[in-house]
Amino acid sequence: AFPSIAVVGATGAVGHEFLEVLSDLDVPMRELRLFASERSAGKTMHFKGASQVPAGDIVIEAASDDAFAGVDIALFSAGASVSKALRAACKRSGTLMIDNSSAFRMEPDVPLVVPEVNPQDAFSHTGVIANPNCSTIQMVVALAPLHKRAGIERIVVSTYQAASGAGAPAMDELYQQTRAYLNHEELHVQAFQHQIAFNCIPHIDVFLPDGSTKEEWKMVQETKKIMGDQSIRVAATCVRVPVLRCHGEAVSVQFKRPLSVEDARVALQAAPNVQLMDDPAHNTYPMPGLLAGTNKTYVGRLRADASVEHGLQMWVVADQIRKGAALNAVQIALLLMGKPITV
Ligand code: A2P
Ligand code: 11C
Repeated sequence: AFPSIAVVGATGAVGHEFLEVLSDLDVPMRELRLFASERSAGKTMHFKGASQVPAGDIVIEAASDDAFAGVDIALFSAGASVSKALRAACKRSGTLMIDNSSAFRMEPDVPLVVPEVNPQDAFSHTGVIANPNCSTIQMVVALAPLHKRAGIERIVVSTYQAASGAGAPAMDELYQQTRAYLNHEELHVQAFQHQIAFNCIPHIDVFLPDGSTKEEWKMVQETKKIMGDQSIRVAATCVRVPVLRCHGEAVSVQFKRPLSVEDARVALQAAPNVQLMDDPAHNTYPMPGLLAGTNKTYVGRLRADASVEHGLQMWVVADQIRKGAALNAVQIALLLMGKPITV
């Protein structure tokens, strides 16, 4: 029998995307249930439909402690505190929690899964599987096929992260500030520490005692856990840029063994759900502004880094609300159902 699937945080930016992805990938399910806070209970959201669940409006339910009876898989994106509060309720109902928040990612018995990279880890869960941070996901999808061939020694990454990583209101703020700036009006700053229109902010999530940010820390720690290799060294600088959707990442990698640009290209061409977009002669490379709503991880600007031994540089772009959040979580569900994860 097909599973009963629930989306928790259905009304949020990632929640909306869950509904799109469940339909687009035609995920087999016996029913789809939608949960959010008490504020949204009783309202409806439209589902485009899938083979087993017809198109129509679905009534939102409050995500209470006893709401999960009969739910097989719950896709959570309602923030870390909601995930923490409802973990025991899911466990009691035998509901598998696939959690998009940062609440449980580093717990030893919680697998941190990117289906293209460490699918085997998903099967050793004890009730919770964590979805990594968006900026980590797209980087490891692009790097795993190269790691397999030449072994990664060190990664230096700079991110160019879209406003929507901070939620739907942050996206609205970029629109509003841009309009206000062009009209010479005062800018209203709320979603970020500074204006985001016509600016770049080298500050995502909170600062840590060592001077890095939590977003940078996540890229370091999550990469090691997903790749199953604590020896990989990572240096990250995470920057918010005035882009609506899709994160970009400039990645410099030093390998343990030689890896030619040509061999890297062949490996990336064969990698699942990776799309090479790399033809400088025709000005072809991935760009965040043009890739919103896509499912693949795009790689371009592939070249040798002669400043270190066995070095390569590349530019990686993915839709962080899709591959970085909703899509990755849905792929984890498909993996457990024995279905293909190809997009
Ligand atoms: P609601 O719209 O009812 O507040 P985002 O990260 O885009 O801000 O979305 C947050 C999501 O988490 C929303 O769907 C929101 O629902 C949901 N949410 C917030 N608080 C709770 C809660 N206590 N229980 C369940 N869902 C919650
Ligand atoms: C951003 N990466 O772009 C963040 C959003 O740990 O899941 C997701 C934070 C997380 O702002």
